[in-house]
Amino acid sequence: MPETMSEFSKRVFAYLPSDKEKEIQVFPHARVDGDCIGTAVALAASLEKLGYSSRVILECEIPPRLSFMNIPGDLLTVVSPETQEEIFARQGLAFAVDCSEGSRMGACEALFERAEKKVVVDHHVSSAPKTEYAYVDGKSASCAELMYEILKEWEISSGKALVDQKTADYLMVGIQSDSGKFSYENTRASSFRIAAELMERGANVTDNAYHLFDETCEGKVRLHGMAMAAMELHCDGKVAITKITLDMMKKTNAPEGAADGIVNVLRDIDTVLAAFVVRESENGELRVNCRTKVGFDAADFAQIFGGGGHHRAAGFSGKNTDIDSFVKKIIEEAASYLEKT
Ligand SMILES: [Mn+2]
Repeated sequence: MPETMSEFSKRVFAYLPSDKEKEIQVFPHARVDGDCIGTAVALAASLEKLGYSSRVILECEIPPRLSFMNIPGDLLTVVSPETQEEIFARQGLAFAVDCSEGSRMGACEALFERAEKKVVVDHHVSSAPKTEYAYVDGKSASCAELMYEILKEWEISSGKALVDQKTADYLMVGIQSDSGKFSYENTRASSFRIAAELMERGANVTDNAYHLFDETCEGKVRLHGMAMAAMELHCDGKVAITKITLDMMKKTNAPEGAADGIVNVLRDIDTVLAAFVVRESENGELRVNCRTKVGFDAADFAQIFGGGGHHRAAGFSGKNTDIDSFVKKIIEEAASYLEKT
């Protein structure tokens, strides 16, 4: 019989270091997202309420797009080569969330791997934790949902209220992020049940959704406008393609990452099976993002150009060619790919 979440939570509770001077260090994955950060901070804040000293260990500062979460700075520690040993000396337990191996933690890898006591809570199918204190549920839409179940158990074990309004909000950010506002295929009935309980505890949904999915800036909107205007449709409307030049980035004053999302809009056109955004980069390379619908395998197609990815989302790049020739080449290959399939 696999261990239930309740049993696991109790086992971990008993495993927490008896020396409360030692720090419980929480490790999210590198290139943090709303789920790993929301889960990590909810855990660290709860451990503090239980009388432990706890910090979320990061390889770099929280990115500006997640600054709306207003995470108290004293719950976070950014690792540097100079401070690494001091941080390790304080470590009483290493708790990985939304990932299970040091290799996913960037610059924090060694701090986690060297830990004597390790706990893992993750929802990635490929997860391969090397500790008997691990709970992995690949069917959970977010890691935040698993953490909420754990914290509820700990509320019973400790008799303390742990999930206050702030913590409920951190967890809600995690669920909203990873379930795509409760719309991705991973969304389960239990995601809604947990979200309902978090709302009852004061979590916000509207502001989170705005900051996570809708908030934009002038440069990004102008860049999207230019890219949409430059869009071409080919193969009876089945292929949509557009380009983003360095000149466009400059003219619109668009920030890094501003091109994200354009390819999804193109793919969502009713006639389109495959959408491509071809982007110039500073080093002269051309980067292509591809999104597709059933009937056009993105990973398969990307392989033609030496790239790869998933069935519906893939990427590849081009070197030693100008952007217009590369766009032409992609259209030709897409046309022959459609003929073959
Ligand atoms: Mn996640």
